[in-house]
Amino acid sequence: MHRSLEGSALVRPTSLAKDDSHLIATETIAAISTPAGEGAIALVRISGPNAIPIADKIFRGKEAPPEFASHVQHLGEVVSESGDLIDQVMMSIHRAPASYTGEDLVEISCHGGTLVTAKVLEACLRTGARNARPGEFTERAFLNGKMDLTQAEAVIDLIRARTDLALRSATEQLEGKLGEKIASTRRSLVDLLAHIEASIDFSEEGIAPDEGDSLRARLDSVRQQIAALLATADHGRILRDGVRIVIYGATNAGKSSLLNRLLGYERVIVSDTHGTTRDTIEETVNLRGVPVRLLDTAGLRTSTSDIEREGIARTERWLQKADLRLHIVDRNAPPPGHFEQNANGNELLVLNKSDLSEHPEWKNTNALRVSCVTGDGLGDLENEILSRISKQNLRPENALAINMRHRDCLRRALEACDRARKALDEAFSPEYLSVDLNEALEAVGEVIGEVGVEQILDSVFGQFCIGK
Ligand SMILES: Nc1nc2c(ncn2[C@@H]2O[C@H](COP(=O)(O)OP(=O)(O)OP(=O)(O)O)[C@@H](O)[C@H]2O)c(=O)[nH]1
Ligand SMILES: [Mg+2]
Repeated sequence: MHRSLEGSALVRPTSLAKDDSHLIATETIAAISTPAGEGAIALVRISGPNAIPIADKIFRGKEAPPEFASHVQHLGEVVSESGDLIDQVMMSIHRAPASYTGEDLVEISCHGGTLVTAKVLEACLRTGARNARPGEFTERAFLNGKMDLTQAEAVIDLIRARTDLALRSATEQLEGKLGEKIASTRRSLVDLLAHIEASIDFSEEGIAPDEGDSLRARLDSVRQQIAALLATADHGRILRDGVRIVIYGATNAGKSSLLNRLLGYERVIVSDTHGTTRDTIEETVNLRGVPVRLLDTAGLRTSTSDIEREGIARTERWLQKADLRLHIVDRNAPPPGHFEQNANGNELLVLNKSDLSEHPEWKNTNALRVSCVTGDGLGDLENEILSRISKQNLRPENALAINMRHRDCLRRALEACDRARKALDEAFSPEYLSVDLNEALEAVGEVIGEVGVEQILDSVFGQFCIGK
């Protein structure tokens, strides 16, 4: 009962391409690949089996698109069905398989007006293309084996990167560094499994004790590789979403003032009315290279208003999810009723309004003193935030980091490895081991899109913009 244990771990969903013919692109797609709005130029892309004939129907120039050399720009005009000029354009043909999608791909650079681009796209649609779904160009690149799933995901990360490190991480993932690691783990699993399957097929007695030791060591090493990748999940979240810092405290302490100060503009309404902020407000800042998600929250007090109570409940929920909490108090007033100094590593106490006199009860309080009016102490606050982030190991140093989807797959793989380890320790028959290792193999393969592709395609590519 040998399963196919081919070691070519890299990514081509060949089985999928053969068995699930509905997933093979027979349709030609088109989209405007540049953002909406006005610009010097815009790019319209066509990809699929009819891309070149469609280009031929809408293009008028010295040479016809079927005669174009691949990857060379040609000046000409896009015309409507009735032969009217739509725009003067540059067109290039990227012949399969040497294109982004792996299919025949046409790129039309036209003038960047909303109406012009819409008309160029319409000309493509009228001559046989259909509108591309978000991420469909990249999805085709994946299906045609141009990239593995982690590389396709890196395309989104690259587009969304807000800091240098996040950008580097996305670039390295796009180069295939994460895919290579996963592929190597997958190969180790395949070898292990091949060994066990052989022992099922060719041995009556199962695994001999000395053989068991060597299998155990190999299994532990695979487990170690998976665990090391899983440990980068938090860094991945921070690289992609930022460190979550929740600003909280009593009403009127100056929370919204602090958010505005750290952002550098008046984002939130500030007023001396208690309970000004009712809802949680989130903004992202780049704090000296570290992406930070700052959350301003509804001030804590006993309130009779339903809306305010809901706001306070939200504050409490966000506090549970914070990487770092900034507890802001007004040093000009006595400590609020609920005040307690939290000595936790993930909390910073900040005495605001240092331009005003300090209430005597704060005298012995060891805390940062800042003024959101004069800006005094804010540099120190930033330093302290960065130092806390580093201490909690929240400052990603390593660019290789997995995302939440990878984490779920790898967790399943780790659990399956643990079950396999138990089966080995308790000298179960090799069939049990084989079942668990197959599960681990499948879960690891899912990360790069080797198996179970259909279920994950939608969730991965649905996050893209149209035309990518
Ligand atoms: N003198 C002085 N006033 C400040 C300082 N920071 C904030 N304020 C004032 O304090 C009042 C409350 O500020 P906010 O930022 O709205 O306070 P908040 O904590 O967001 O309040 P709620 O949204 O009601 O919970 C405003 O009148 C601010 O101008 C400061 O450093 N010094
Ligand atoms: Mg406020």
